[in-house]
Amino acid sequence: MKQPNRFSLFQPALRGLNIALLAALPLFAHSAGAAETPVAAKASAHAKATAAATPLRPVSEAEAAALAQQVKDEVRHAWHGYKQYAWGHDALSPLSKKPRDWYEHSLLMTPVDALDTLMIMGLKEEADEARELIAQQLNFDQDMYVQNFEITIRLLGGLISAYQISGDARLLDKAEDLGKRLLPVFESPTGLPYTHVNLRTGKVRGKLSNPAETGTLVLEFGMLSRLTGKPVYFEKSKRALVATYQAASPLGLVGSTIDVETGRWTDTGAHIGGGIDSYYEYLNKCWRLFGDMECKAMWEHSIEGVNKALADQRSGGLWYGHADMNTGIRTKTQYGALDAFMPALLALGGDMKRAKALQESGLRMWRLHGVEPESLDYASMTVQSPGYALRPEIVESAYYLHHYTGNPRYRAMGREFWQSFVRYCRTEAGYAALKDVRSKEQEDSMESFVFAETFKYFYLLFAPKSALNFDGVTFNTEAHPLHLPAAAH
Ligand code: DMJ
Repeated sequence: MKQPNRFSLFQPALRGLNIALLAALPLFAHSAGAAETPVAAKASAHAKATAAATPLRPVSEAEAAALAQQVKDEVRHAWHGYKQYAWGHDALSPLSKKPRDWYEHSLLMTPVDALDTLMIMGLKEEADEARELIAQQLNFDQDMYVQNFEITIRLLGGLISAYQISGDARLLDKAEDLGKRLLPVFESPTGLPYTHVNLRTGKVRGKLSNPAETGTLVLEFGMLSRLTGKPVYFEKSKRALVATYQAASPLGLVGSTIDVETGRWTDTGAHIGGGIDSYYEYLNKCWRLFGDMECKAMWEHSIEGVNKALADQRSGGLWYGHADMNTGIRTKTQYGALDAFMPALLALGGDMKRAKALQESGLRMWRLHGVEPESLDYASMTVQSPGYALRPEIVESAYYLHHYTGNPRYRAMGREFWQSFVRYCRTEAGYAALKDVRSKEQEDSMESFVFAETFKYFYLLFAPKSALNFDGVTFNTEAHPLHLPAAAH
């Protein structure tokens, strides 16, 4: 897909507005997790049915601007919590107010994931301090095994995106150092990557992987090739994506677990949720970002199979469930917070009809308990996995749909998501995941993707389009916007 010649990536579009709407806006009353009496259960079922049908009040431009400002204020709040209690560490535990590191040494997950968001929002002071911390302290020369997928989407993607926005060459140097250290993962007999690599020794481990981990690397590694002039990164990551596709069934469906040494599936369960999701996303986006026609062909074949075997018209709406990758036979009627990226991907692929229908199902899922659960049985409309990890996907989809349709309905959805996000997840030091969306009990976790994705998509949904040139960028799966350098046009 062609990129524009003149690229205006972002403008700190909203300054000076500070309207506190949170307390004033109405929210639904939600049932708690405790056992209900039959009368209460009936009343609660009625309340849920009413809530599900409640119309969305339009968001005016002035209200959208105020909401965008609120998002910025809340980013500042969470960033300051990280700064006060977890500075230099991977993440803040928002209830205990303690730092948390993924491995023996911090890799600055939160600052790297947050940096482009801070810049896009025009939070200059915070962005500058994050950038200096990264430049001074981020050191990949560590004798420890890391998970290639997470490190690629969060750190490699975050560093490259922040480099493209700031022009700070130190960030590109870090990205290249990291890219080199990750490369050994691709040295399997099939070209499918091992899951873990030791950053210092280059030793690898983890031969049982999944399509998300084997097929969600080409945007980040490919951009590294474009920026450094070294093709090896693109070649290896593209080969891994193609090898994943070649292992798919004739329907174009992939399973849940694959052995990277043999290329054989050890679990043939197909779906669009966690462990598979971003493989389909990168088939499309590899075409969008690099204009790669092989990726286009793989995407078109795969999405056809996904729509044929996984899409499920049930419970009065469109859902995407689970099926066996070879037979296409339905195995589960399960949809959840991670699957909710699919309306965005469908919209990107031009299928607005399914995108809109699926986002309506996402809204129903959210309204069941006022915050979406990790997973839901959409046949019985009951919660299967009750947590909420502060995930961004449903907001991402609202943003894409608003971009493509201009329909204020999607901002109104976003306002509803935002209000409950703040109401239930805000803490003194930041934002906390929920253990159970029915009781709203909080959990001591604030993943770095809250800064990279959740806040960013909320902001972009409410901010004017000029805040970021949607058509000039491709978001990696962690919401880091990437674009081809001008010389590549
Ligand atoms: C993020 O790390 C990425 O979006 C990934 O593709 C899926 N999970 C989280 C957010 O929920």
